[in-house]
Amino acid sequence: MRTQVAIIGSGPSGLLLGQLLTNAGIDNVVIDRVSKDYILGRVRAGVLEEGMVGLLDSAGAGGRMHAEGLPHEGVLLAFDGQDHRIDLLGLTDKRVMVYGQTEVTHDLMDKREATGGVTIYDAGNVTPHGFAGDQPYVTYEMDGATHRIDCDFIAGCDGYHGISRKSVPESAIKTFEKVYPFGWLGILADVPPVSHELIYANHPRGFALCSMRSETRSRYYIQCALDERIEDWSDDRFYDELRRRLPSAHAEAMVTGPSFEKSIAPLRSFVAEPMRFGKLFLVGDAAHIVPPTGAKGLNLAASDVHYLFEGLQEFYGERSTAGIDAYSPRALKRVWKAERFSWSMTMMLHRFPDTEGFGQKIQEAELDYLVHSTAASTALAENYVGLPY
Ligand code: FAS
Ligand code: PHB
Repeated sequence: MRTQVAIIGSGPSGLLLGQLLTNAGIDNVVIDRVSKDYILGRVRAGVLEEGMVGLLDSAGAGGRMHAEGLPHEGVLLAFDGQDHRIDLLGLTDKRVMVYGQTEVTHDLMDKREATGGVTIYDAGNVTPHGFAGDQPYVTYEMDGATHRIDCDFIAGCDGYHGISRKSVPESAIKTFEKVYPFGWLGILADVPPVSHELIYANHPRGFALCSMRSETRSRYYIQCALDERIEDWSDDRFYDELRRRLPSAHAEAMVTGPSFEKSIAPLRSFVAEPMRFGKLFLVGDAAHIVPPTGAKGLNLAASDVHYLFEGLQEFYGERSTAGIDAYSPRALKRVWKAERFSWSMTMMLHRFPDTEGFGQKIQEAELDYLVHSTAASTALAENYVGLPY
């Protein structure tokens, strides 16, 4: 088989890039090691920046998002028993869209099928080859045979644990990492959200986040120790702990109900530099990870896709390599600003086991300054709604 762009990974990065390329008449194939249902069974992000919304519209996959998504104009910070609203729209003239990553992925899969895109699921031992030269190709195993896809470029959209970044010689890549000493225990439940806007709570017992997927489906998280086990957390125990971390008005108003998803996610900051190796480009989580406190993970994947798509469109349209040559430095500038924001939100809102009295007082002063300074609130708001591409 031959294509112009071979895309490893059928998550949001790979599907969004694939659809933009297809719409521009650039041939591409998406390969994933798991099934479509497995991908759709993963519960992840929930907040989309306007840039991501625009890209889904450009891909022709934004219809259901506009019909079912929830545009949000503000977000709440809760500490010392009180809520403090950050007026995103008033401070930035922008909103965010609350719409689950699972739905984004579903919409992109449907669009790809409707436009005849080739996607190979359950592919074994997917491996990128020859990307340092002029004849890159990808191999994979299926039905007892090894298959080969010759291409012009390979987009490594295969996430943090994928093969693409691991296929780059160690001498050619530099990584930066910070692992946080806690995780997020999250549940999904078909109960009305406790608040119509997201609540990020800083409490002596730990961080909590009240989010949602719709007006009837809630997504709740609490900070937990890394050695916590899901089987030790009944729904009742989870809700009791969540309510203890929220202002009393929210705790008393919370509607609880059986969870149908419960998981613990570790938190890390990670960046691999550069994001391009000859004919191989790293995109999204394959190149970087942020703690979800800033709701940036999925949105950074979108801006990577934007930069790479522009570069590939320029290459195939004008035979210019300027765009693809600029991909890595251009993407990394935005990546590092999102890494900074996600790190700062995580440091400000979580309780750290080793925080001495001084560290705690600094955190309290930062929160107090933030909610009483228009300049500080604006800085948070413009990062939360998404910095320009
Ligand atoms: P993905 O990881 O989504 O997709 C990669 C795809 O590549 C997968 O389908 C995988 O099967 C495939 N793949 C991997 N290795 C392969 C191989 N060797 N061969 C072929 N295919 C391969 N972000 C937020 O903004 N908010 C959140 O709350 C949030 N929560 C998260 C919770 C968890 C547990 C995780 C892991 C991430 C979370 N994220 C969150 C970040 C997440 O949303 C990512 O940013 C987003 O999935 C990035 O999309 P992709 O880059 O497409 O990577
Ligand atoms: C979510 O709804 O899953 C979500 C929302 C905001 C975040 C992280 C996760 O910062």
